[in-house]
Amino acid sequence: MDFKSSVIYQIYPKSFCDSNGDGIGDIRGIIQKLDYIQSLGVDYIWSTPFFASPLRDNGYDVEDYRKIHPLFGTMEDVEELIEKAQERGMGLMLDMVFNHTSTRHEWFQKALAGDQKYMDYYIFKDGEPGEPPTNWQSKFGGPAWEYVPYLKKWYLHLFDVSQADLNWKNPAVREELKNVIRFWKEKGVKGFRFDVVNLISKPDVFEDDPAGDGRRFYSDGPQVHEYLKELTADTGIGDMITVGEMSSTSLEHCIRYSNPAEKELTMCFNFHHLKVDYKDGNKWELAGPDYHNLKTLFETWQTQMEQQHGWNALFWCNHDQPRIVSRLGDDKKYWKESAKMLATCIHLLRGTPYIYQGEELGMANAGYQSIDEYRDVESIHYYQILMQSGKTQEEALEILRARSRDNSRTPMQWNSGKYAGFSKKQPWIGIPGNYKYINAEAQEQDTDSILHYYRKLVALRKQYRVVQDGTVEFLYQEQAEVFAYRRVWEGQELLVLNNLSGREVVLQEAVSGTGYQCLLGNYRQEEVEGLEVLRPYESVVWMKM
Ligand code: TEU
Ligand code: CA
Repeated sequence: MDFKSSVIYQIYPKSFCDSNGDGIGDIRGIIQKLDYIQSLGVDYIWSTPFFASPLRDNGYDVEDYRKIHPLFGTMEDVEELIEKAQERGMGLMLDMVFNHTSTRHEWFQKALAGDQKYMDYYIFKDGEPGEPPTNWQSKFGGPAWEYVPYLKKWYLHLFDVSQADLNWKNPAVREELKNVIRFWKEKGVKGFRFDVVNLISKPDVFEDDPAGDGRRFYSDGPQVHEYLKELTADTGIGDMITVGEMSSTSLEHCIRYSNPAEKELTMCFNFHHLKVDYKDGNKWELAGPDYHNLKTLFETWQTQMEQQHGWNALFWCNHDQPRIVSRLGDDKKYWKESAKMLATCIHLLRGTPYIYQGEELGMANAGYQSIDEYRDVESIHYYQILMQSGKTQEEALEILRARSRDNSRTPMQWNSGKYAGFSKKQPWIGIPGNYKYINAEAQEQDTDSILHYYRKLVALRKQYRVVQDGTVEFLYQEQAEVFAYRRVWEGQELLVLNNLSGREVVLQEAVSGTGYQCLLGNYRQEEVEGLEVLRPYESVVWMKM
């Protein structure tokens, strides 16, 4: 495993490829597309959950960690996927949702039946109806506690009411989860992504949050590092690729999670850079992007991680985020330029880049016009909350069009044929009309496409040690829209200049092209004497050796 030279491709199976024509993507669909994935040059495939589940949260509500949901396929299909990916030099990473289980999980069902052993697997608190133990709020909206009248107890759910939080204080719970890892390791899985893993350690005392939703008490909680060290050591995954999804985390904690000396995880996802277009930190209030904040965040995380030996996961997109080209780019006039520019920004930084299915095609937000088109539990819940807070239907829909998780869950656009080549049947979620021109087949033909550009970026990481190991220095501090950095490793120097904005930008200090070779660009691909102006969303990648 070499995490420094690796690139990871993320798949949301429900929306990737439907092999049996029921309108839902499945594991055999992934197998069919392995050559395509390999053609990107990636090393690992991370699939979001396909385990047995009532699918209230599309599989993040796990009912059995060792069974495959029949909609997605069978255990034999997964084994074949592991094998065929391996034949193509790619490892499969699975998504371990260990902060909570579905309330349909056998453990929770036994707890509900009053079995003390299993009640201790979860976080139950005695109480009266109408008086939850704390005022904490669920991340999907509404209270984080649910009352079970006949037990006279409340249980904690930081997410949907059907996702009950596990009690990691209980060593029996930790053993159960280690066995899940061992099970998948034996099947030949090569890495793991751990869902909201910095939320697993809850405080000793549960108290009201006077000024927030409670996250201050359980994010990066008291025993989280201890638990991760134990999990990694006891399952022997220390030399596999592991990534923790960290919710409302801090740089200090992420350095500890990812510093190899700590033996916790290979790297972390954090979301600070994906909140620069939230108004006062609120996802459900629209605001334009704050480029200054964006640049400062990247600079701080990159330089601190480098100095203190942490490792970043580099990403713009996943199954919870709106599409980056619609969000920070321009999905109309400068669609191609801005998609390439955004990719350039992160792929040449210090860390491990992730490509989320369709990102490599510049897939855009869903553009749904009616609430009936949404499928996501969070979107549907927040639509109601927004309407109750006094927004009009049109205002609420406008917010969902920008912020809904369904923006990233539309079917993968394979070709311009019926249902975008995703399925033979009406898919479970609507396809944006732009699949006629945004699709894999069209971009395969066009050597100037976003798809080909991503392949080049991935290849650069493999080709040059400076991309893997170089130091990072951010440039043009005063110019917020210029996302530029220099990377140095032994005799190699890489210069990356990006214009985040849709306007021409005059560089405060011109760059001389002398001695530089042009490696890549979304406007010019040839050597120039110097550079004073960046065109709208322009990217320039230069190298000196
Ligand atoms: O997401 C964790 C999380 O807190 C956010 O990504 C959240 O979905 C959203 O941003 C809230 O506004 C992880 C999974 O990636 C997500 O799909 C699951 O729904 C969630 O955990 C619960 O398992
Ligand atoms: Ca199917």
